[in-house]
Amino acid sequence: MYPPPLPPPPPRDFISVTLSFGEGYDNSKSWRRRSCWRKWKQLSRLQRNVILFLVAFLTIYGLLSYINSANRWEALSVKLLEERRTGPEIPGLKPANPPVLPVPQKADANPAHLPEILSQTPRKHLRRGPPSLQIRAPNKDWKLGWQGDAKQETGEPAPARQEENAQTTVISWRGAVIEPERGTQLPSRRAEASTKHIYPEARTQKVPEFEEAKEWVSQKLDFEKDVDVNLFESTIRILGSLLSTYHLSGDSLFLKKAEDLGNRLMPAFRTPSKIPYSDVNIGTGIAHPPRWTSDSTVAEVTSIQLEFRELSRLTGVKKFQEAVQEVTRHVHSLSGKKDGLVPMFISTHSGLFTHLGVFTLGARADSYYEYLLKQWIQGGKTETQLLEDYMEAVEGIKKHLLQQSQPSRLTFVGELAHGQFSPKMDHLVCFLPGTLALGAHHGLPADHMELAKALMETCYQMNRQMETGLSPEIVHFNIYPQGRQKDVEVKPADRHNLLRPETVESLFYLYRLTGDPKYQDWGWKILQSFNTHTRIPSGGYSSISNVRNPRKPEPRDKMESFFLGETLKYLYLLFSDDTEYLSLDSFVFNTEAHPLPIWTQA
Ligand code: DMJ
Repeated sequence: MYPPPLPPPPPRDFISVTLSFGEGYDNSKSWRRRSCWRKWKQLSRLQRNVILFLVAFLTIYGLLSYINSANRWEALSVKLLEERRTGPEIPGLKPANPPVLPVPQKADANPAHLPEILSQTPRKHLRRGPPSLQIRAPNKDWKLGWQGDAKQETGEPAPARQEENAQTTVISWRGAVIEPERGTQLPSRRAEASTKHIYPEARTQKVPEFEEAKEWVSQKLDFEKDVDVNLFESTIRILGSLLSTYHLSGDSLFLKKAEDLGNRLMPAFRTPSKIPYSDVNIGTGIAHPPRWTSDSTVAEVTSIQLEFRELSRLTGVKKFQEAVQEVTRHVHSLSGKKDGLVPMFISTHSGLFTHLGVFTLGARADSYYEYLLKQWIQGGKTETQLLEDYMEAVEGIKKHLLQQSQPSRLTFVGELAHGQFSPKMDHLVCFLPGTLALGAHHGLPADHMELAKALMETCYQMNRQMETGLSPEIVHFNIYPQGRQKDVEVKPADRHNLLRPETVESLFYLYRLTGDPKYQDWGWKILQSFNTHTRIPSGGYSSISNVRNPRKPEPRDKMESFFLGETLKYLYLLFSDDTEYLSLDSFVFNTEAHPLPIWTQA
């Protein structure tokens, strides 16, 4: 028996049959190209899009990996070279070298020689709105302790820089006459000893919450971690708070932790230009820029100075201060500014500004201006270059960025891009009224205070004119006197509120320095709005996505640490009538609201 005949095999050349359209196969290059093209055309749109996406993704990924590994390799080589030269850094408290900066002393409480200040003295008044808070300075006697202690510090040799500074007696800047502090003195011992009498009561009182937090810092806060951190954020939030807590508690635990962290952040400064990278691994010591650029943000590299300078002053280790002062010096001399206004980016390779021609007081530039003034105050008003840069910038703001909205004529700070004015203002800019008021308090022209008041009103309106009573992240002002337009417009993408502090921060300064109770009332309204729209019943607060919809503000389940560190702290201070509590003549608040002492006023 023969098996039945097999069915004929299925045709295998169906692709060429179905795609041939009558053209002959000749295996030539042009035929193969045409054939591939036809196969491509045969694919569905989705298939083609997926393939295109994959090709684009792999190309970009390959390019980025290449750039990233080149950067890391460069950073590693610089670190190795550096270590070969100087030996590795040893974390931990260093022996007390002669401190490089003056010991903090109670600032001159008598502002008689600063005429502008007199008009800023808070008035006594009956407070409306907010409830009474029992906030008092830990012990009024602390001032004596500080001054008495400072007297023991006299007679020490001052380093050259301090001597230079002491020569300057009067700084005059377009009508402002500012008498700097004189006779900067150096401590003969470590700063820990020199500050031990600042807050005698606070240092002996045992507050359970503080003891618990201290225990956590002592046992759990460990920086020996293989993790990338942002230099700026770690400095203003963690280093700033450790230094501040050291001053307020007198416990050296916090200074030791601060120095450990400071040492771990230092590799960020090992760049060709000495402009620090944005990120550093605090475990491996390898620093790098963000993945997409070798640039750093101008506000970030110029807003770490208060903290690093203070760390040097306290430990006597100069490298912290030297690293950040080098950045200040460098940025001071750079071209690309416009009447004191700075661009937003700076190259860590060349040290030059990049993305020239765009100027804002908002994100990426904001705290550059804040730290010019605050460093000048921190150093006892002796570093004239900082003051000059600040004063020039305020003039630049007035000339290029200041306009009034319609119809209510709110004064606001816009942006400039290649000569084109944009009426866009970030909520971040609302730090400015407070900074201007602080400058006026420290002797700068009275019109700074007038501008501060006008901008404060605007920032308040950015909150009040929203349906939730809370400001969006960004607003656009109407500048055309037409129709029934409102002053403040908000784009859908900008409707979120991240619980930011800037408005209430400025309200604190304005209230402290003018005594006008309306600022407390405004702050109280904002606090009520936070409570109504951002408070979570089970505990805590949350950023929201839509400040225009009180029925559905869309909580994001995220509370930034600056809500506790800044927003609530400034509200707390705003509602206190004790102007001696963390006095603005004795302390300067870093950009994360951590108070650091003003060094000296003789
Ligand atoms: C804070 O972390 C700092 O004030 C920083 O300078 C910019 N603003 C945020 C909070 O909004």
